[in-house]
Amino acid sequence: MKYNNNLLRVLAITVCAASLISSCKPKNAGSAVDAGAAAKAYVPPGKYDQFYNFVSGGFSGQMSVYGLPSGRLLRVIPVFSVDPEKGYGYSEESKPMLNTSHGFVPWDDLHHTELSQTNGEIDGRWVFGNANNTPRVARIDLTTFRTAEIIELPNSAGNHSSPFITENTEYVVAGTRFSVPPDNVNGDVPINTYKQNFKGYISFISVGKEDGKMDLAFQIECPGVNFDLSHAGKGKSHGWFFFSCYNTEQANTLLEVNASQKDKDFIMAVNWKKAEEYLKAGKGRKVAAKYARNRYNEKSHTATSEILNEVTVLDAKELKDICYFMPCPKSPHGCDVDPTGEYIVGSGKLAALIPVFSFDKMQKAIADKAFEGEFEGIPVIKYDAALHGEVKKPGLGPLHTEFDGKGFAYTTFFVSSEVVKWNIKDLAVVDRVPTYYSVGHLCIPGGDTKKPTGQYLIAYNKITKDRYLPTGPELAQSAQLYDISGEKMQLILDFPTIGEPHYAQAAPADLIKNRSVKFFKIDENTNPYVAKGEPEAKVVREGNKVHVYMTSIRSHFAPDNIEGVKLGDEVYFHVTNLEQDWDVPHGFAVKGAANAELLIMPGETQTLKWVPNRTGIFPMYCTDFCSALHQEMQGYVRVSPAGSNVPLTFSIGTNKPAADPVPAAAAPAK
Ligand code: RUQ
Ligand code: CUA
Repeated sequence: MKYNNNLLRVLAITVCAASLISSCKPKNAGSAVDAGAAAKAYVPPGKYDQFYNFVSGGFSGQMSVYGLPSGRLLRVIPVFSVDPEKGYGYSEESKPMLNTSHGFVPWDDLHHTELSQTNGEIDGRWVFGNANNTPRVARIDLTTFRTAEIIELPNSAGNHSSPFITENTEYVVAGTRFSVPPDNVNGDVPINTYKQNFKGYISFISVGKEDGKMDLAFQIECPGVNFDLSHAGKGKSHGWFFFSCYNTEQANTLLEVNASQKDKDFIMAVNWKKAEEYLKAGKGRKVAAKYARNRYNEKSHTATSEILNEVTVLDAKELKDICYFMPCPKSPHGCDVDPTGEYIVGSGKLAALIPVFSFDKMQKAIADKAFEGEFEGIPVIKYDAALHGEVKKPGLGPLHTEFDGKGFAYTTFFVSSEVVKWNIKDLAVVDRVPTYYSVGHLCIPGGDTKKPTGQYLIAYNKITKDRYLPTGPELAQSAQLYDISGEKMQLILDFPTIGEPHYAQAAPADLIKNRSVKFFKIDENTNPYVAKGEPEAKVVREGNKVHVYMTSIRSHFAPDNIEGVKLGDEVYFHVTNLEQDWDVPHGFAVKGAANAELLIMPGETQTLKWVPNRTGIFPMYCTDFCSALHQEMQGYVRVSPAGSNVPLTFSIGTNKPAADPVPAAAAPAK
């Protein structure tokens, strides 16, 4: 009997959830952009864009960079996924970047981008990204647009509430989506012991003021729930962090039903300044953990990976005044803080309203102990005690909110496919525009900082059905650009994105473009296999390892004829690009290599490993069209049988065609 009732309830909820999850098409779907509006996104050929837009690549594991307002794709930065275009994850130098405690991991799922800040404003130094699957945080250096560092997070799984940042980049913070048994206990427990055994960890990664280097400063152990998103406090709320939590039901199966039971889940407020005090007072406990930290050195052009073994953990249950829960309807996703730091917006995916909390009221509620009880040992503040108010009937399926710095908030609605503009003070809805379709995140340049620019808004859509020419079963996701400088939002441009865009941020181009590195100085190259000029080019045998110290310059490699390689050898082509000029990369590829090409920037050395599996002549060539004689930029490697006595030789320009007849390659090689 009980079973039947439950089944009916499950079915009813499933049906209702299914209708919520599939999106509705806006009524005025086909509406086009008129020429006047489109002109606003027009950047004439040869002119620069006003903003760099850093867009997460979702399941591509990469981050793409667009110019705004044109929507031009400027670059794809490989972060958590190998990228054959750039040799990232394929060259010997870059492979350690993708090392983890699980070994080499060639892929991940990057959801959120976050630009570094100084005084609560974007400073244009670094952009951070999260790996969702094998929990990691990456730092990308915006002088080179390359991944400079990746740190793994222990005690975590599904690093979704990440990487959000404090107003002086003191910390990059990461909350685990999946709670799991911590790494230092036996995790071999029944899955349905979630309530007893599963914990949620919040990681605080410190960032070096000058060099940006990341360290796992501490973690806070919290009750087992799903942490979804977060944002730091700012201004008056600097020192606090806010996390949306769902699955406070602590379900371990069929979450679409079982984690949608309660009317309210939580936003967790974390007093990280207090946590720092406890840390100083020695209240943290050191626990064993195993996690990788990988750094790329721009002088040696080489990454190194180290495995770290310990992390300091603070217990939120014991240290009562670092974490507080605020009830938040219903399965909150986005958790966003307005530019003043006073208002905290929780977007409940299944809620018919948007709650806006007041930091001042929350502080008062804590001081007055206006609690409605505890959840797993953490005080729960009374909903009304911390609430500033609710935005009524805003739309269906709210996900994320950003701010324009003029007193308005903009929230995306996945189910009703729209962006809704509302007044932060009186909570009145003042405008709404359709998106095409099912918008997830949005970005206003500076929209989560103290100083939003308030000129453009970009919506990142999950579904583009009928917006682009069909390309088979899979269609590109899209970004849509709106002018929000006036009272009404106006759509001015659509552009496709790479992978699924989740969060994105944008920075004024002026903060970044003048600091962009144009090439690496060859004199400063400390790669152990560098050849700083053609006279240093050589081939050296060490047992079965053959090291080719090779140079490239328009339009030849040195050496370009190599003989004496034998089956069973491992050949390492260490290619140094000798150019000292902007925009002159050379590439390198050799036939049969089970590897990607190399793309070597001026002044840089990169290494391709090749293990030939047959005898013969193997051409190699430059893969990047570098000069009028690019097609001449080639060479040959001769591979002989294992026992052969062909001596190891290398040359360029001297080994001309023989004048006398030479033995033809008559007999098939063994
Ligand atoms: S998510 S579409 Cu940030 Cu991964 Cu909200
Ligand atoms: Cu070098 Cu083409």
